[in-house]
Amino acid sequence: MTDRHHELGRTDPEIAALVRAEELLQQDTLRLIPSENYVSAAVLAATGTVLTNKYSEGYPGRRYYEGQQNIDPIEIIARERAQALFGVDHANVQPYSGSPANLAVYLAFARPGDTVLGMALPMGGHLTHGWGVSATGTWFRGVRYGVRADTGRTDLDEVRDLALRERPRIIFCGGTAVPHTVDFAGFAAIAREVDAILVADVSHIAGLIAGGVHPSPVEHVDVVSTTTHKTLRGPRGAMLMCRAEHAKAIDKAVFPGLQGGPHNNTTAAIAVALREAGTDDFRAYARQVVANAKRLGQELAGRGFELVSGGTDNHLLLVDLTRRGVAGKVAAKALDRAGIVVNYNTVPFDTRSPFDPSGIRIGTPALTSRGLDESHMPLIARWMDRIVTRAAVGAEDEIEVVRGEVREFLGRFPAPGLPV
Ligand code: DSN
Repeated sequence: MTDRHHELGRTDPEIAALVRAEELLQQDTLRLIPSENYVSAAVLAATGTVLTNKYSEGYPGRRYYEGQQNIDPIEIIARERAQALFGVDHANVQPYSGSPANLAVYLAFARPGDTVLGMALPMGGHLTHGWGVSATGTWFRGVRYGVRADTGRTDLDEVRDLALRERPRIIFCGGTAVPHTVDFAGFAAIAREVDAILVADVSHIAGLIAGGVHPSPVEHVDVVSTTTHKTLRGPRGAMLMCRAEHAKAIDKAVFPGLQGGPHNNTTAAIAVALREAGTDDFRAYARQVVANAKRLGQELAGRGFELVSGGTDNHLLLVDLTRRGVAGKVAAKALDRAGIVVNYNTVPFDTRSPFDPSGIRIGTPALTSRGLDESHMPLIARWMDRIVTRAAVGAEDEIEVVRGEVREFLGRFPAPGLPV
């Protein structure tokens, strides 16, 4: 037990016990949620520092508070590492997370009532790409593209037709359940034609881009928006990156437009994560994430699971369970009890509700951080098959058996950042 664990236990045993329980859960479950990961012990250490004690409204050299002798260099280092890693002119590392980052983009480039074109949420987009229940779909006029029923992929001809008809001020590409490569150049040609600001939301794939296994949007788009805690394996936070011409507008929108003081402990942890992401080890990690996802997809398909768009080019798989005769939520809950954590998810053209959809979404970033490789994917597919097959007939007999096997197996793969 670390000193900090000890101190937490002394002050607040109730919260300490729940944190400890979460550590155990993260150690002995197979975490397949594609937006989750394990940060390194170094990132975790930076997150839990005295930097959380500071207020630093403004930007390095232009703060509204004194006492920034150490904070300014930390933020400058974080910015410079992001610029170098992604090859951008400018990076703002202050957004609290992905949704505020995207909202800052609206504030920078649009006015309420302007039109935004983004991927529909049930097709794989994100709430903040103009979906109705989000502020971005309430204060702005959201129009949506989707994917083709026959390919599961976005049809850029359809996007172009929509853009020409609706004349959006902002176009978002990227999403949260997109298992294939985004054609940034294709989107850029459309955005140029209608004079729209093009934003690539690469939250899910930022680590794959940094690791060189997904094309970069940088030369094609106006703004790159990303969270820092998914494949990038940093703390919960976000960044906005852009060409020099947009730097002022982006910075002004984040602060003072939308936020107050940056979370300096997060900024430091982002800097650490960006340093880690520039290493050969990280590039090998990114390659392995994709190799694992492809292999897991093949194994699942071989067991009769239907993969939206036929497979994956990246870290995630969207699985339509309709033909397996079980709803996504039922399957996800059974898998969770067996120690395999996924999220239920709509599939394109889902006939069921978003609260009880037809699919599940799975991904390989977290398990790859523990050192699992392709050779382990058949076992995972076999476990999933056993649980889903039994869940389809309302049987629970395999759950405890698989739970034990998962726990025993993962004992050989300590998770980064967790106490052994
Ligand atoms: N909640 C994130 C995800 O799971 O993809 C997106 O914001």
